[in-house]
Amino acid sequence: MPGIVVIGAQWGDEGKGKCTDQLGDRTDYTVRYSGGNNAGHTVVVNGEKFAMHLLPSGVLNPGIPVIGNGVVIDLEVLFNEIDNLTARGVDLSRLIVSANAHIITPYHRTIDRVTERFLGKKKIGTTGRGVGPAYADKINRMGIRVQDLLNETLLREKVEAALLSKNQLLVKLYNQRAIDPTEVADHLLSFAERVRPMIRDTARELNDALDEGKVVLFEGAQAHHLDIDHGTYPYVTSSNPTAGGACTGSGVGPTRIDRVVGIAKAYTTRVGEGPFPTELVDADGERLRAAGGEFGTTTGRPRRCGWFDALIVEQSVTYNGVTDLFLTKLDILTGWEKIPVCVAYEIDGVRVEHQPVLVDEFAKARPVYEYLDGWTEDISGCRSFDELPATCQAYVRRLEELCRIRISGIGVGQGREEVIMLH
Ligand code: 2SA
Ligand code: GDP
Ligand code: MG
Repeated sequence: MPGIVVIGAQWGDEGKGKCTDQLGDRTDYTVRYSGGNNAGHTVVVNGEKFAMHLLPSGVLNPGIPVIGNGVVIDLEVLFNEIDNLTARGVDLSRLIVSANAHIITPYHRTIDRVTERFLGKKKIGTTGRGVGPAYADKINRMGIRVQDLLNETLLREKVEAALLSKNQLLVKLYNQRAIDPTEVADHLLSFAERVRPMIRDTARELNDALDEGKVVLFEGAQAHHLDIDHGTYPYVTSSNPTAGGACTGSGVGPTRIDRVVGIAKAYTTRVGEGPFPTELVDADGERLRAAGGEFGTTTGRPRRCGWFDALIVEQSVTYNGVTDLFLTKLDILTGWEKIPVCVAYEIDGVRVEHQPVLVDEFAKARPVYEYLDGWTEDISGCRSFDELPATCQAYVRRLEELCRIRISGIGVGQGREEVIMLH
């Protein structure tokens, strides 16, 4: 029975939060499976704005919110988020957290920031939340897991061991103060009693739920092109936000996934460094940023803006086995006489129809545009495809062709109800 994965098809901030929330009234569980509080997922309900960083966007729906094993958790952020949402009337008593999820400690945050500073012009443009260093420790088999909070002796030993090499690096290379392991362990242990009742074998619970015919929604964070394996490495996040990550990051097999919903903005944005062929570094880019409110949901950083790039979305559709595409923020494109869409790249004078795998080629890619007719009408009130202006319909249909996927939903505003469902 239904396992549904929602993924970002570009470089993030496509509107995954809104989509998850929308599907939420039909779901029994909503699961975060990758990333940490680098994410910023916005949902607007009756004009009230909620921004989730660590909790799944499904918390606003009656289903059970789950933080899966693939997530890295900053405990301070988790409880701040829980307290803030509870104060706003959201019931979080059903939240469950995987015993195997890893913890972002204060030293991971420090290392993230000093490394970025050290890299200077070569920085990644991380969110500075300690996500990369926490995943590095996980892969290096020196991470602290949620279940370690239940064993004080083990936790203290692990923190001490992890800081042995890190303090060398901090003091000798980065000219920082050494971090005291006792302070870190005390800080982490201060959350232990609050986390204890939430800790579960979430993989077992999700598999049982699927056996019973329940609907489980796996909410991706970041996006395909920020994936550690498939993204624009090294300008990526340190996890697998792609659809396969939903399996490894939650403990359900690929046979349990029925649908993969890709979310793509009607134009493109990116926050942080890295190649972006259709980026507009002129007044048009400013206009898109202003119209779309394109500022980081977590850090407030201005997002880089550009035209829709069909090659990057087509790759996401293909590599993730996307079954349905949701096109968001179509309303933001109102008012342009012509709307360029990237249909190919020119690399060293050669036309290329797929995103190249070699990063130096991708860095040189110049967009080949097709210019589609724009529209002037406000489309935010439209609730069916037929109500959209003809040129707007043609824009959607052309993107379907170029990305080789049917578009099943269209976002025409921030609000929960501002959507057109096609299938
Ligand atoms: P990190 O912090 O190690 O994951 O950063 C590595 C790269 O991943 C990008 N990244 C993101 N890109 C878009 N949106 C994200 N979430 C926030 C949002 C971002 C914000 O919703 O707006 O507020 O700045 C997100 N999280 C990570 C990051 O920019 C690096 O390129
Ligand atoms: P996420 O990280 O993919 O969940 O996306 P973010 O929440 O970081 O950024 C998407 C922004 O676009 C949020 O402010 C949403 O409220 C907003 N949004 C989502 N869908 C639409 C839409 O169809 N139209 C408009 N105007 N805004 C939208
Ligand atoms: Mg976001």
